[in-house]
Amino acid sequence: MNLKLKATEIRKDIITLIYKSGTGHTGGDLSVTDILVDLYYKQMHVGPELLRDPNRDRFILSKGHSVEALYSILADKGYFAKDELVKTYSKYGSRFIGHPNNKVPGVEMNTGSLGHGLAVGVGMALAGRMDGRPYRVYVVLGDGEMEEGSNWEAITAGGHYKLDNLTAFVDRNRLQISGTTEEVMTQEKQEERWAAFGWNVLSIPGNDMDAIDAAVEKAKATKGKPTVIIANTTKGCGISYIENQVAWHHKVPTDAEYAQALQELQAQEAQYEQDSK
Ligand SMILES: Cc1ncc(C[n+]2csc(CCOP(=O)(O)OP(=O)(O)O)c2C)c(N)n1
Repeated sequence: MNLKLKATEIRKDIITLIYKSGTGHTGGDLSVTDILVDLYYKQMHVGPELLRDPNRDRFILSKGHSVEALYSILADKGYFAKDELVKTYSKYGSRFIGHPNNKVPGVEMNTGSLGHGLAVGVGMALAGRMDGRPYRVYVVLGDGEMEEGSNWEAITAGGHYKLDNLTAFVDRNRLQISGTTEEVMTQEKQEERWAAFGWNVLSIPGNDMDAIDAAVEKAKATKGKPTVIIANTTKGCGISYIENQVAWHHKVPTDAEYAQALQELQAQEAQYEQDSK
């Protein structure tokens, strides 16, 4: 599969979902899309037919506000109908509330309150080892989310138990809800911090599909330590007027903005199709 093309298709689904439902965390969805596409379409042993398979890989979107990206992928993979998602997302009575909810097939953990996903991921990884299961656990965190102290307890435990079946991503887009991460609470030395807690640390361009995939392969081959992939991303990646704009943390496109977004993404698709010939 052409993963770059798939990521562009998913970005179209995300912006359409947000436009039609009138709500969404646009910037954070677009920054994390490439990571999710590599995991769901290449790396993870998951799928709607494996929902009850005890050996399925486990995925936790700890930065749960990026749910529009996760749900667009789960719909595309056939966990549920895209039509139901688009028509009911964030509406009263819908199972598709504005953050991941484990009543939705494919969602392993309710998230949205930041700072809880990694601790649960550590528990899942430890349980997998104790049960002799081959599954791997992937947790995606935001860089603003790293301000939550609970993450550092989970990082301590992950290092202590040498959980080499656990991989964390930090979506390092340098923006959070109200400004840059550096203005709100400094995030410099992210790499050194994780390393000090006994983690294998990889730092990559986080919207580069080949770099993401190579990093996941390295994480799988690393023994005796969990791995964190610091993914240096662009918030809003793929749509010019959303990129690096703090105001687009939670914002809905106008009719004209939506049309422009589709135009830009279609141009990228045409380019990827051309490149693959
Ligand atoms: C415990 C908690 N506090 C506050 C919020 C509100 N909130 C939602 S998203 C967000 C910013 C998160 O920033 P970051 O983790 O960098 O996410 P990204 O920029 O990638 O979207 C905040 C503060 C929350 N969801 N949970």
